[in-house]
Amino acid sequence: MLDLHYWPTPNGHKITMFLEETGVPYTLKLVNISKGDQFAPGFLAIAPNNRIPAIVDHAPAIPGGPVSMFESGAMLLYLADKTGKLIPADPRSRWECIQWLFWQMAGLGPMAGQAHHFLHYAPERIAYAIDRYVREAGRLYAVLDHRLRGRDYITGDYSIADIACYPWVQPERQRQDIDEFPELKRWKARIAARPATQRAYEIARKVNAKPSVSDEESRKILFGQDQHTVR
Ligand SMILES: N[C@@H](CCC(=O)N[C@@H](CS)C(=O)NCC(=O)O)C(=O)O
Repeated sequence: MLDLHYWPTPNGHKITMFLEETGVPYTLKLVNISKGDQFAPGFLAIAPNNRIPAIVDHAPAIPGGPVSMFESGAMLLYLADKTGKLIPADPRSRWECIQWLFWQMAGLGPMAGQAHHFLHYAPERIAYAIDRYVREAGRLYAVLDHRLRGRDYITGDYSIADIACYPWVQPERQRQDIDEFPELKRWKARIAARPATQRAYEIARKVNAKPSVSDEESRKILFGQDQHTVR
C-alpha cells in the first residue's frame, strides 16, 4: 500500500494523475498547506523540504523497508520504474522522457510558479517581475509547443513527462494566449479528456475547492518562510 501525502496543487495533481492512470492503490493523507500541516514533525520526517507531495511505499520492490520520498519528479520516476508504466521501455526514449521530466521540474514548474506569485499573490505589483516570468512562461510554452509538432504526447506514448507538465500549463493564470500554441492546446485537451485526469481533478475538488492562498493566515504561512521557519 502506498500513502500519498497530498494537497490539491499542481505538484499534488501529478501524483494523483499517475496513480489514477495506473490503478496503483493508495491512501490519501491530507496535508493542508494553508494551515501549516507541512510543518508537522511526522510530515517533515518524510519531506524535510516542507512541501507536498510526498509518498511512503510500504511494499517497495527494493529491500530495506518502506520507501519514503519527496520531490514530485523523483516520485514519478520511482513509481514508473516500480510499475513499468508511463515510461518508455526503450532506453533512448526512456532518457528522452527523463530529460523532459527534468525540464518540467527545473524550468516550467518554477518559472510558472513565479508567474503565479507575481501575477496573483504579490502584495505589490512589480512590473519587471511580472514581465520576466510571463515572458519566460511564454518561452517555455513555445518550447513544448514545438516539441509536440507531429506528436500526440511528449515522448510518443503518454508518460510521466506529460503528467509532470500538464498541471503547470494554466494559460489563464499565466497570462498566456493558448491559441498562440496550437499543439499545446491540443495536447492539453487530449490529457484533460483522459478519465484518470478527470478523476484526479475530481479528488482535488472534493478535498478543497478553495485556492490554497485565500486569506491572511495562509498568506503568512506560505509566503512568510525563510531560514528560521525550517524545522
Ligand atoms: N519541487 C517540489 C515542489 C513542491 C511544492 O512547491 N509544493 C507546494 C505545493 S505545489 C507546497 O507544498 N507548498 C507548501 C509551502 O510552500 O509551504 C516538487 O515538485 O515536489
